[in-house]
Amino acid sequence: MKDIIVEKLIRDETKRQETTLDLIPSENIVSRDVLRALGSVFTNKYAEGYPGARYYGGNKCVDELENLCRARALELFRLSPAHWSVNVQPYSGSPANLAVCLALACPPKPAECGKIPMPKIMGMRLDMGGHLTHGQPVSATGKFWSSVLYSVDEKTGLLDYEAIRRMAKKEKPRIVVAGFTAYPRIIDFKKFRAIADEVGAYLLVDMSHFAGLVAGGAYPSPFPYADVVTTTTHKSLRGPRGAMIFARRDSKIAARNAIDIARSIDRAVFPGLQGGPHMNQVAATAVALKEALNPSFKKYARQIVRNARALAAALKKSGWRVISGGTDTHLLLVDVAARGIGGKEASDRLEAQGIIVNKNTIPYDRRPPMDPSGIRLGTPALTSRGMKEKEMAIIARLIDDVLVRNKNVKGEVTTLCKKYKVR
Ligand code: DSN
Repeated sequence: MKDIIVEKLIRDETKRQETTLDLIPSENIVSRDVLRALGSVFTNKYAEGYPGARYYGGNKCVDELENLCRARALELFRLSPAHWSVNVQPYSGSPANLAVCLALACPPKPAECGKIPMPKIMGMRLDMGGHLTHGQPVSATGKFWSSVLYSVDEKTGLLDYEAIRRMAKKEKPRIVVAGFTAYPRIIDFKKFRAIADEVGAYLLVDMSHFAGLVAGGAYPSPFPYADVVTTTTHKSLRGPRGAMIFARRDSKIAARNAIDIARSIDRAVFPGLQGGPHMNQVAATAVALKEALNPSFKKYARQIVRNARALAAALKKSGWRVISGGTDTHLLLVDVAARGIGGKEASDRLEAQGIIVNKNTIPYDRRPPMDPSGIRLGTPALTSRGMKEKEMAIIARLIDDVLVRNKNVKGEVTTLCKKYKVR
């Protein structure tokens, strides 16, 4: 590369990733083939529109590519094109969720403001494990839409479906969102469906965190219940950064509202929110989907969950409070403040030893988000490196050594990194 500054930064970042243990649950390590597609000439191409209906010439390859990506996405989640459509153009998860809000709960035009009620989004509170784009006040989904946010139960750390039902009945949201960034348990999608049906709402499941687990059969599928499913492609799914939106063609609530969800979502993505899709990203997503269709991906997905369970169990054994008592997924939340350490301090001290985690609020946290009570740990990236339960027990001990005994564990981190290479 002629740009020696960026070349050096790439080298440095490669080394950082190779020599540290990445426990951030939303990160992963993509294959060389995904990187190759991401760095391909598809980045040169503008392709506003959809296959067969673009606003630029020269679409032979991009049309074939986008159709291939869509077909693989449906195949991976065992969906029939007669019942589901998929849009693979969203730049990432936040625009994907915004597109769904725009499509299914379009705010009134200025002349209608005040005359018709603002459609409401109902999602999980960010500090309880939800996502910004599930209606948080600081996000566009909470600024341009009216929103209400549900919590988890204070004692158990689990979703309280009866409380969610009561809130839905009182608030009458247009969209009920199920999905998380920091909830370690299985979501009961059937119960969410029943709640949405009771109030005539759409059920949007944001499976960004657990899409790879669903693909691999290690987490329940939301597809039998949701009207719309969004997902990023770069977390447990192991693809490039990007997102997809799946829309149910035979949604009862859409039929009642006389809308075609698939068409509305396509129009919300383009021209509603985005211009030209990033076709190099679509190419890399197609590659990642093919990799996830390989039978070995099932083993990988199950190992991610086994590893998270092993990590949670080992930390609990050393006296750490794990929120909700464990995990059914790829992630866990540890209450470090219960042992007198702030989340920021814990994250900084672990990083100094080569263990990368992120500070995170825990439900009903009394500390501020920039220095919360918890740390969030996840296993997708370490599982991609080939680590199993035995290594999780070692890592739990290393975390304990750093945070409780203030030990230097850099040597042991290096040994693990050398044995389990990034590639
Ligand atoms: N920032 C992502 C996460 O870490 O969970 C969600 O968008």
